[in-house]
Amino acid sequence: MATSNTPLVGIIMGSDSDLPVMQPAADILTQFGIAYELTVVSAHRTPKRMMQYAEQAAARQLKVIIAGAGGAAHLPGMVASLTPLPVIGVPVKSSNSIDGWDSVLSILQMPNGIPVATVALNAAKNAGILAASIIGAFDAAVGAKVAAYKAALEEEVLGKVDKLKAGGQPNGFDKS
Ligand code: RP5
Repeated sequence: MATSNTPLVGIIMGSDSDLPVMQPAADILTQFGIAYELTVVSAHRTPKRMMQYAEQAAARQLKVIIAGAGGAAHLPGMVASLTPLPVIGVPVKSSNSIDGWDSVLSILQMPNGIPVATVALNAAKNAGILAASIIGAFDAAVGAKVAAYKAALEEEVLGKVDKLKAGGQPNGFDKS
């Protein structure tokens, strides 16, 4: 039986060197009040751990997995092949990346049947928001928090529109 402290999102990464990039996923989940767990699972260096993690995730009540990796980034796709849970992939520009495209394409170009929801390079915050959106589709309280977050973004941008206008920038669109 899941409690409010039972992690709903599993954040995994290929190395602790990915943590500075992946931390924003944890931070935004905290902001939404969603319990998460965070650990290192390497597809290449700990393949048996990766298999165990992915195969046990659903039974442990996780609802979404966020997987970040750099370079030859096989972790998200391999985990997705081993679990029925949605997997969000975060391409990480790391020490063994050429320019980041290697990680992006490794995670993005999945074969038919095994999707990974891939966010932009280093975009762990968006991975956290997407995980919250998935959970929010079934949990009204979380869904309301995601909606409020997006409404706040809209307010912020409209404030910038007003500021530009007040600063004298020509704007025929926002007449009033
Ligand atoms: C990948 O190799 C990890 O996800 C990390 O981005 C990269 C480098 O790992 P370290 O050599 O820093 O442990 O598997």
